[in-house]
Amino acid sequence: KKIGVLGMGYVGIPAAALFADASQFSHVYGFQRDSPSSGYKIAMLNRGESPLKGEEPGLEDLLKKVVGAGKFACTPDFSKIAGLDAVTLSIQTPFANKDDLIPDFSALYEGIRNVGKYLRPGMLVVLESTITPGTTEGPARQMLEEESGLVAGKDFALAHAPERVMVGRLLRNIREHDRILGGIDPVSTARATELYSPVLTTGRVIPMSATAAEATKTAENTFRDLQIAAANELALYCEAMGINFYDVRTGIDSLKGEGITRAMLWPGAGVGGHCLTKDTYHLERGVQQLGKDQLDYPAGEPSLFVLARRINDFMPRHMLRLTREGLARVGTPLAGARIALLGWAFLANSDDTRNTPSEPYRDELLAAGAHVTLHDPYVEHAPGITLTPSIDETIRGADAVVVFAGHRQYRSLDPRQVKKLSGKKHPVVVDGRNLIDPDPWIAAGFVYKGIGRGDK
Ligand code: SAJ
Repeated sequence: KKIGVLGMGYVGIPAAALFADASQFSHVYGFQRDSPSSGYKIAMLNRGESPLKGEEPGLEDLLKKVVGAGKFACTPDFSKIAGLDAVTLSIQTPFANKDDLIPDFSALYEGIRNVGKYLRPGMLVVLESTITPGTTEGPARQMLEEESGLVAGKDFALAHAPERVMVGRLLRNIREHDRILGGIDPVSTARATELYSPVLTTGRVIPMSATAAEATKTAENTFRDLQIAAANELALYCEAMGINFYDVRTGIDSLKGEGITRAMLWPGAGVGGHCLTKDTYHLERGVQQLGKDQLDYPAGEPSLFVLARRINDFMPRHMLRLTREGLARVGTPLAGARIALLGWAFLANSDDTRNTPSEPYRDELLAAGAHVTLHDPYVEHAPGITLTPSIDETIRGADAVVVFAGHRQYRSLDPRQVKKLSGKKHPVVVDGRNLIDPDPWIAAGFVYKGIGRGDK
């Protein structure tokens, strides 16, 4: 069997390499548009080199192996789709911009039309991209049928196989994660199972309908976002009530002893990344498009999930309030204050900055007339600000030091050293990730503020 993978990104490349390494498949094409921005990937991949940034254990060895064995090749020639048994599409579906919550499906739809143009009877088409529930059965099916003149389910199989891979462990996740496979009909689900089983080691296949598969993927992240929002809201309550959120969380967790589980997550300076910040809106659009007026819901109430998004997006504003309050305690207005911002990545110990909550916080500081210095051990560039390579230089002369990313390096900051660098009698420290123990900092003369720390 011969396979094609459209979209040579952090999902498509490891998937293509694993398909190529399986004995069940004789050849795999990686399809990549020869566009100015991404055409360079074609030559790299055909040399067995990975164009992905960051370490991916085992990926380059695997690419060199399958390229060397002549089992994998990357090409911009979409007509080669015509001779294949199956094609998968892992093309990104970003949101055009943060405000209008309409995803940009243009790249994915272009890929689907390219497949439709060269679709032949008997082929299987699998969508791996994160898509709004209803997309596979709806627009994708229609475009494939329009372009090919074939009938989905009758002439070709069609399924959705959402990916749940984490950068840094792509190959392992594809092999080991259970794989949801949602066909437009049982035959399509069976065909998708045939395609993915050879690359799964401990991962099991979880069959369901295409729309259920789309809903599962978006709901998984929506639910996680909701859990984080619950922790954020409770933390805000604890601050207002003058109590320590982390004591309450420990108390809730202690229920586990009674065989009760409470999966309380962690409050923080905000939620970033490209999954949790958008999958809720995919799910909401799915309900709107498919649910039409079927949805029974408390009249006039906003969706709990969208409210969760709003609470998580509020946290950088709360960090600004904590900063302002801390500075007010020492009579320093925010305007003109020097703020050392620690962390630009959206995730602890990561270089990923997509939708980082540090950005809205930084923007509000500048709008308030504060002076910002930025440090992040994993990030080289940030829009509109130059990172200061040395943490000491970042902190030097600061009125407030604000921890935004949970990078492990920040756990070992020495309050006396930081105070000396700040040169202030009572500098402010704001902990957005519950990273530091307040007492040594307060003992060193800091004004301490922390998410959920109503007791300090
Ligand atoms: N965050 C909190 N509190 C928490 C957990 C996370 O504030 O308790 C914040 C993080 O600081 C970050 C954001 O939420 O800003 C997202 O964190 P994340 O751990 O969810 O990391 P992501 O965005 O990379 O999520 C991915 C997702 N994986 C895929 O979509 C394939 C998600 O489904 C996984 O649950 C998550 O990784 C994971 O568990 O690592």
